[in-house]
Amino acid sequence: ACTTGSQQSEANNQGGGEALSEADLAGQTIGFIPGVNDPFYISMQCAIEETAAEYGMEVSVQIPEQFEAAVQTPIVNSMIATDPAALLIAPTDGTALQPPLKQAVDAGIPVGLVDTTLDDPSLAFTSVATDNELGGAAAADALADLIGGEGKVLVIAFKAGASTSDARQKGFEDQIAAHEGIEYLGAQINDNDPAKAASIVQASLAANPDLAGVFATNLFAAQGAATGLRNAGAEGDVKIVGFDAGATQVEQLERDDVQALVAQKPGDIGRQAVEQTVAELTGGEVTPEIGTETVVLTQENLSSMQDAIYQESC
Ligand code: T6T
Repeated sequence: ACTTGSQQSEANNQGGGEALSEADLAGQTIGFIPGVNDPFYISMQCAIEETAAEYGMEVSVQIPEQFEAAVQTPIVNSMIATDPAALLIAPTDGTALQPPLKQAVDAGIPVGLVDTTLDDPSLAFTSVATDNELGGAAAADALADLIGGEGKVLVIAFKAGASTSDARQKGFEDQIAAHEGIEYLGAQINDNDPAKAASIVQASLAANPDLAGVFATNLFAAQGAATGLRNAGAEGDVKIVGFDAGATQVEQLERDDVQALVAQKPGDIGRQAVEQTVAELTGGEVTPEIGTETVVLTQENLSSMQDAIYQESC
């Protein structure tokens, strides 16, 4: 059993440090770099802090002001300089964040990916995320249902190059193709800006007055899409399926500005990422890839699904 333990620790401990005992974890710091400041990542952060505290560990959080690789990269560099025991990060771009995270690993800091992933995630000891393609497919079926299987639909992709945006779009596109009565108008990018999502929806509606539905791939895309429809006086006529379940989105669902929300489980992602970090640091068995669930919120099930709504603070 002893030999297995040390073999595991060598194999898993990619940062190259000595495996710690569980007691040694107390006082160690996990760095956490989310994509941006939003209720999804706040909920994840709360779970990370809570789980880390169970091991006596600290969490050092640095939050990019925008969901942008150019903003996140210097944060990674400054986090490396503080030499945390491990780093958990949601890379905002699968390509651009590869080199800075390789530097973290080269500096002996094990890296775990949460939510988004990298083009080559093999540098990370674990990747914990929603199955975003499946979530996109669920959104396609929900939207098809809402529009009675007929009409024009649009995708608002929140950020090209962010793995979650790309995967939700792909899952939606693959699945919507199976609905013969639906005409897919393609995807437009809102750069994580709700105002841009609103203007995309208003312009699409002007060009296609018979627009039937919108799939908005994250919290800010969905919030903005709903605002855009309301500005155009088309709320409720054009159906919206959004991803995520922040308080504003849930209010929009209650008002019928949005008809369905694909809610992720950011708390599960955060908790499991810390459990994997503990395994990594103590030479335990690490799971390289963990998928977490989504649930679809509608006006009908909302009252029984209050736990699925994201936190605005811990
Ligand atoms: O949808 C989440 C997250 O999964 C995505 O990667 C970025 O946007 C959110 O944080 C919502 O704003």
